[in-house]
Amino acid sequence: MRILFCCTDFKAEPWLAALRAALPQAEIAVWAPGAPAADYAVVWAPPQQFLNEQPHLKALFNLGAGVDALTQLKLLPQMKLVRLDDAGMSVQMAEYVCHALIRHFREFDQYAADVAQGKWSFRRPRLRTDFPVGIMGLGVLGQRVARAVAQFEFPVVGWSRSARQVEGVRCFSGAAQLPEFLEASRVLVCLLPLTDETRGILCRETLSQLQPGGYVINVARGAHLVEDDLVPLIESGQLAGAALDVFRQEPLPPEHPFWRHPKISVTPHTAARTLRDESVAQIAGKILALERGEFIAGVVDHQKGY
Ligand code: NDP
Ligand code: OXD
Repeated sequence: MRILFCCTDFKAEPWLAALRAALPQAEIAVWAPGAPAADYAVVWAPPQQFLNEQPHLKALFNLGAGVDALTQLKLLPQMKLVRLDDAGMSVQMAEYVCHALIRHFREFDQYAADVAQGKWSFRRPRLRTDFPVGIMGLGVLGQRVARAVAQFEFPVVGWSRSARQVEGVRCFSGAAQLPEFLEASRVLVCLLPLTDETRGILCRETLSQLQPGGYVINVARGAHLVEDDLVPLIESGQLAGAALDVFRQEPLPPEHPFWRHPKISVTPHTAARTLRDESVAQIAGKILALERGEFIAGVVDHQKGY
């Protein structure tokens, strides 16, 4: 069995070593143009040339949960794309979102500013019932985040494409129920895949439908947010602020206003990192399952785009 590794942004050596340890029977190499045909590939944002040269792969394993870097390429309909299915990311995402939510709700930035000035001052406690959290995307990550947020006793609402039932979450689905979902949310967490339907979904029109003092946590993809709409909504007081992990251009350019806005907090696309051991174990397990002719989870639906 021959496996190619074609991942921009990843240091190849440790991944090759881990893959070789998990699949000692396989021949595993870094892709270079003109490489002989392989059975499987492990990829992250590969070039179109890679797909053109390897049209007969049995499966391509994406080293992330979001496959938008792949779906923007010209893909053959028979190409089986497999995304990471949690692989240690959901608990990290739950940590990130709870941290951003609680930092905002408990006004910890304001406390830190007071403390920096030597001020011992209290703020009036706020009611968590006044901060319903709306989670866009009730998939692997969204459901884990919903569970974690509910543990802190915030009301939780969720929105997905198809109707879902998630314990402790008031669920909405489809475009028709989006307004009702937004009106029920004050803190909005985006955990949607980036598709033609979801690009630009965080915009003036939708964000204006949040409850007053809305707060945006975008941990999905930068292109979900219409960036130019955000600052005016914050400046007008409609939104209280935002915590952003993902951006249209990454790294975020030094001159970008988000860096310095006092009500926007920025992190460098780090909410849920790809973990090597968990990811390799999952991919190796799925390759072996495919070789046995078994069903595997996490296969991307080309029609839906995720
Ligand atoms: P899943 O595919 O498991 O879940 C996606 C969810 O979004 C599903 O509930 C799906 O609905 C819903 N959805 C998709 N399209 C629509 C739509 N048009 N309208 C309403 N709901 C929709 O994905 P994951 O939870 O694993 O990951 C989510 C995203 O998180 C990734 O695509 C990636 O972009 C991002 N991510 C970011 C990371 C970071 O570090 N910042 C790390 C990892 C992932 P349904 O249930 O009906 O299918
Ligand atoms: C992912 C990511 O999609 O890291 O996994 O953003």
